[in-house]
Amino acid sequence: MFDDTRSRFLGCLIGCAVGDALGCRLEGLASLDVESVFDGRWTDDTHMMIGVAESLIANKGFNGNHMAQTFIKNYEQEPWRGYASGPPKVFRWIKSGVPWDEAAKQLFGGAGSYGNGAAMRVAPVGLLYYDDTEKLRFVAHAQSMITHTHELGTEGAVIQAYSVALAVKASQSSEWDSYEFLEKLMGFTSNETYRRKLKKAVELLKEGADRHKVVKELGNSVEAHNSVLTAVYCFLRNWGNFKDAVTYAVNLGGDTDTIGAMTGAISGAYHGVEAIPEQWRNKLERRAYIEKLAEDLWALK
Ligand code: AR6
Ligand code: MG
Repeated sequence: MFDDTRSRFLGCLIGCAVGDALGCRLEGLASLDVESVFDGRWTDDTHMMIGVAESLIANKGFNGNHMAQTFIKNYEQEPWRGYASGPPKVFRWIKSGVPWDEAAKQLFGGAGSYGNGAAMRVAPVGLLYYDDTEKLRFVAHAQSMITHTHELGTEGAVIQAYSVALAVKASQSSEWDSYEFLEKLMGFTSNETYRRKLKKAVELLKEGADRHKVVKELGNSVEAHNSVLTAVYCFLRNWGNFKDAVTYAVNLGGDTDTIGAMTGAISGAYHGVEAIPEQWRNKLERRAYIEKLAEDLWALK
C-alpha cells in the first residue's frame, strides 16, 4: 500500500501555519471573505510550533532545557509575533537561572497558566508519537510545563496532540467517523472539564448546532479548555474538507488565530498537504522551512 504519512506530516504543520495566518487576519472581523484577507503571515502559534519541531528534531526526541532555550532564542529574534504575557515572563525567569521545569509555576500568582499556548504549538509531538500514545502523553505534557503548568493548560496540549495523532490514524482507516473520534478522546482523558465538553461536542454534532451555540457550549477564547475542543469540533464538523474546517474555525470569532491553527493542524494531518489550497500554501511565510521541519520529523519515524 502507498504510505502517504509523509503528506500527513506536511499537511499538519503547513495546516497549522495556514490556520494561524488566516485566523490572525480575521480576528475581530467576523468576515466570510477568507480568500481576499489571507496574506500568509503567521503569529506566535506557528513560531512556537516551529520551536517544538526544531528541538524534537535536534534531540531526536524531547529535551526540556533545549526546547526552552529554543523558544527563548526564537522569541528574542522576533518578539513581535503576538506573544501573550505569560511566555515572555517565563523566558526572562529561565534566563535569570530558574530551571526550565520550575519557572512557569510562578505565573498567575502560582496557579500556572491555562492559556492555550501549550496546545497551539504541540502538533509536532502529535506527529512524532502518533503511534505511541503513552509517549505522546508524556512529551505533550512535558513540553507544556515549560510555559503552562496549570492542569487545564497541560491537558489541553495533551488532547490537541492526541487529536493530531488520531487524525493521522483516521486517515489510514476508512471506518472512522466523528463520533468514534470523540469516543477515543473520551477514553483518553480523565479530566472532568474536558470530558464535559466532549459530551457537549457529541450533542452539538448530532443536532447540527449553529455557530452561536457552538461558541456558547465549547468556547472560543484564549483558555485551553475554551478552545482546544472547539478546534476538534471544527475539524469533525467539516471532516471532508480542509478549507471548510479552517474557514468555519476562524468564523467562530474570539481567539481566531489559535483556533484556526489547532483546527488546521488536525485537518491537515487528516487530509495531507495536497488538500490545502495552493494559493494559501504559495503565500505562506517560510513555507519551505516549515515543510523541511515536517520532512525531518517524518524521517525520525
Ligand atoms: N488565571 C487567570 N488567567 C489566566 C490563567 C490563570 N491561571 N492562565 C491563563 N490565563 P498566557 P498563552 C489567561 O499568557 O497561553 C497569543 O495571542 C490570561 O488572560 O500564558 O501562550 C496566541 O495566539 C492570559 O493572558 O499565554 C494565543 O491566542 C491568557 O490566558 C494566546 O496568545 C493567555 O495565557 C496564547 O497565550
Ligand atoms: Mg497568535
